[in-house]
Amino acid sequence: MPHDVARNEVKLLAREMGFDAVAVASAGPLLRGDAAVARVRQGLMDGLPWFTEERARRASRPGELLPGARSVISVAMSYTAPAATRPESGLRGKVARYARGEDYHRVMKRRLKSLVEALERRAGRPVRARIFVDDGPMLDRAAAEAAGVGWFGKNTLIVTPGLGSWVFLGQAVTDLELEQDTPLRKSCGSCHICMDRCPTGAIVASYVVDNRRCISFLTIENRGPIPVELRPLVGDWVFGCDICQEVCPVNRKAAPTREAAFYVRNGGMSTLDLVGLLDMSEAEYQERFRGSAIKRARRVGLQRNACVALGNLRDPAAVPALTRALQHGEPLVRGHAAWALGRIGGGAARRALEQSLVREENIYVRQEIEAALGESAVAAVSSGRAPSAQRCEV
Ligand code: B12
Repeated sequence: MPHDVARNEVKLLAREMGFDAVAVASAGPLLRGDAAVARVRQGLMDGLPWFTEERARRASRPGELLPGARSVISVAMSYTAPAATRPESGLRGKVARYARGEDYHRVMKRRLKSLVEALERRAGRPVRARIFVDDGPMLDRAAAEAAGVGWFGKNTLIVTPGLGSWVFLGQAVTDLELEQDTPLRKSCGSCHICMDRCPTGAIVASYVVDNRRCISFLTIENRGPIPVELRPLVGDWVFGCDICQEVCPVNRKAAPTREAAFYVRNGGMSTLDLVGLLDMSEAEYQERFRGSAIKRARRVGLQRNACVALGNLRDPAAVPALTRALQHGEPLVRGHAAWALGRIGGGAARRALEQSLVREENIYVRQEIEAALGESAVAAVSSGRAPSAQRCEV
């Protein structure tokens, strides 16, 4: 069958649109479909109720997502950029690199749409297409692997030649007849540093991430409490996590992005002021994170994360803000503020916990406060300070 557009032309156009890598796969079933279904069955995607077995099955069959689908144009865009140059003072939490600039969904979708329109002009006929960037039923990584955009790293991320895994992925499923590329013959070899260095042990085997342990899940998608045993391991990440990418030897040689939209936004987003976050109103939050992927965590989620990061930084300067957070409207934030005060310890933290126990009515928060008072006694003893007051019984 003749090709609608030459493959080289597709690649040239995609590069003109700002994509760093582009390759074409067939619209046939993806190689990794069964693995995705198995992950869901094994409970490894628990915590993401929308990621069902049925979704995984559909996502691995691009041909069924569009009537007459013939090809998948798979693209990647690099996002890694130098950290903010402005000195960032105060108690700060780290933001994963992918969320430091403009929201990539918007940037990439606009461009994929323009790419399809340009291809339509070249093909000289209407083109049917469905665009996916991190949304809808599509296994972005399995499609990128099939097209040869990159290879699967053991941390399950797609690693591309030259840009490492610091890339966003997107696909256009189209009814265009295009010459296809083949998967790359590359792998991580014997390296498993990403598995060894994940603080929560979330990469439970090569190519297997346990969603429930991944700091990215815990700080972004998770709407409930962060499990107590994992909180100390989250460190000072306040949104997402990059550890399994930062330690990857291939990534160390990756070139920075040429896309200005992914550079750190005005006001500095490579880290966030944790005390500022705790005190932020909904209106301020909407304003500050407009057009940023950080909005995904929601204000309450970010405030919960800020408490955990402050608890891990263990700086007594955070005690007044955490004390205010004990009066937050959301039990989730109050509970994590209590945990953080327990970790920091000291007389002021202890007094704040005791006072809040007197008025707190929410059972979950009360449990957090009681546990924190136990913790705070330990913190006081281990730092040589005596607990300031007797435990308040209610
Ligand atoms: C849900 C999701 C998450 C969840 C769950 C992660 C997970 N285990 O899937 C959470 C919130 C934790 C998450 C975190 C992150 N995510 Co995410 N996420 C997604 C999303 C929406 C779906 C992923 C998915 O389909 N999972 C299904 C499971 C079953 O996939 P899997 O466990 O990886 O299984 C595959 C492989 O293991 C492989 N496989 C299985 N067996 C074998 C055997 C061999 C030999 C080989 C080679 C491969 C292989 O095949 C399986 C099926 O594809 C995609 C976008 C999309 N629509 O695809 C983005 C996506 C994967 N995320 C992305 C990013 C950037 C991240 C973070 C880096 C963000 C951050 N800095 O905090 C972290 C990285 C964490 C990690 N190491 O995975 C990018 C990844 C880009 C890239 N270069 O690969 C994507 C593709 C979004 C995008 N369009 O750019 N994410």
